[in-house]
Amino acid sequence: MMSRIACASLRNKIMSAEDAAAQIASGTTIGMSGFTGSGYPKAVPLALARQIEAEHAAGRPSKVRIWTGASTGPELDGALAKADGIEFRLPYNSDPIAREKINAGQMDYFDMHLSQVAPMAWQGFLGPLDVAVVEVAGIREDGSLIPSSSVGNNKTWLDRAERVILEVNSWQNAALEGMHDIYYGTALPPNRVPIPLTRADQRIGETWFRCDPAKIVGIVETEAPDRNLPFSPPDETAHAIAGHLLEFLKHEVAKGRLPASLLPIQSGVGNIANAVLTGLVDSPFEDMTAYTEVIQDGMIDLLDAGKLRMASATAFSLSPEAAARLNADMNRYRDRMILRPQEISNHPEIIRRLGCIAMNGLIEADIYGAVNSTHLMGSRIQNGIGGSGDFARNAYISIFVTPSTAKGGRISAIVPQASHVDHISQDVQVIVTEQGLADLRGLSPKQRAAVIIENCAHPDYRPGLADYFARAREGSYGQQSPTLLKEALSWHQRFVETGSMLP
Ligand code: 0RQ
Repeated sequence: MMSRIACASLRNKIMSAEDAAAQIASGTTIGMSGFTGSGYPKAVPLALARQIEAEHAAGRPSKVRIWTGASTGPELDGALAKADGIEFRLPYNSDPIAREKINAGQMDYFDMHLSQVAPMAWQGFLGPLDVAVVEVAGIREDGSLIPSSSVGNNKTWLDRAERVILEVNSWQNAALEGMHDIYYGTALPPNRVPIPLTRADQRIGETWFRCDPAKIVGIVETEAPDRNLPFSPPDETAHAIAGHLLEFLKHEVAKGRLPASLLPIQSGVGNIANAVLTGLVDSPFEDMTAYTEVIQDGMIDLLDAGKLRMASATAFSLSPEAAARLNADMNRYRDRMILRPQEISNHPEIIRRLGCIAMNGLIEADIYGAVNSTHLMGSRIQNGIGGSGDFARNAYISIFVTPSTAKGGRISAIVPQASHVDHISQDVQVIVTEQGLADLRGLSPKQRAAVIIENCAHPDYRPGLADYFARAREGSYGQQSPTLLKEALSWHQRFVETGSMLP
């Protein structure tokens, strides 16, 4: 393995993952790199999990507090959760073992807005940060750090942590150098100034991280791939959703409400969001840009098809096949992609200025268009709000996409009342299912309900929703957003009791 550590004075800090992990005691708060399965440390967390397991075996309690960019990989969240080693974690998690521990009440979790993590850390709202464990693609001669496949909150962790452990991963493509844009101009109120970013393809920072060498207490060399999970291939439902959305976007262009190259697109995590991107390959839109949080397979397809001019994000979230494609041709892709800190990729000021078209997945929407992105049956976390709130609130058009049912038709994604609300109806302008599209802009709650039930609900559930709405219009306490309080969550209760929302 060729060393990626060009800074001679730092080479004496190279050590094993075990020795690095030994510097992390129980009770430590750790800022880990990593965002949607890319750029997370792969050796130190595993060694830490083994260390915690050994402590537990010896009858000593041992847990740490973890801050990340967003979801990581099995070697981090998975291994530490399995070892019962995480006391508290923020923000977005999608690891199945961590999810299980959270839902069993054995792990505290705060799924905060991704744009707010770094500012809140700086504001001191989250408490002190003891150690940063950050994966990089290399260390330059002057000691500055070459970011890897995600940027996330790394700049903030490196600046805020008392001590720094680096993982230098030579699996990461050396040609990543130059792709990143690390902006050091953020400040706290009252000294905050506008962020000088007015186009998605603009660079406003440096291509590396600064790091005080005196804080570095360990460097571990690795050569391990990112998580890179495959996406499900788009099925009929995904194609239908993409089709409705494309018709809508074409209509908006025809009406003069969107330019022919659209506005910068944001696409959320998950299979459906990825399928929508793939659908754009066959669209008439040219010269598109993306100002988003993650670059998924669909974005690479759009770049390859010549439809997308450039993509700005904070991380990759790719299948193994797409990661191989990217790595084989990184020199070419590098000039058409920019990875930024998540406080910039998800910054409300910039999303509003650029006028992003936000497209995110959902768990359920109610007949008034309030959206639940996170909780099953009001209480069980699926993943987290991630960046969906940053984009939905501030987008030019905020679109949510979902199949009309889940779990083989036993759950309706359109319900009388959302069992948990992440996005209030004011932040939800368009809902798309395979059944159709509800354009909710400018509609009152009662008008919204009629369109959502008619256009988006599955035929198995449409009569039940129409019946509920009609009776609510008779028997509700008020008539602005008619609700039958005793019945509003009865579909969820029925699912919990019988395994189906169907009567
Ligand atoms: O679970 O895999 O166990 O079957 O949720 O659902 O239909 O494959 O959809 O992959 O697009 O994910 C909202 C979860 C959708 C995602 C969500 C179950 C379903 C399945 C996945 P199984 P699908 P997707 C910025 C944007 C929040 C964060 C966000 C998400 C699994 O989009 O996490 O938007 N969003 N970030 O069965 C019970 C329901 C359900 C349900 C779906 N109503 N009831 N289960 N599921 N609906 C990017 C970042 O923030 C990083």
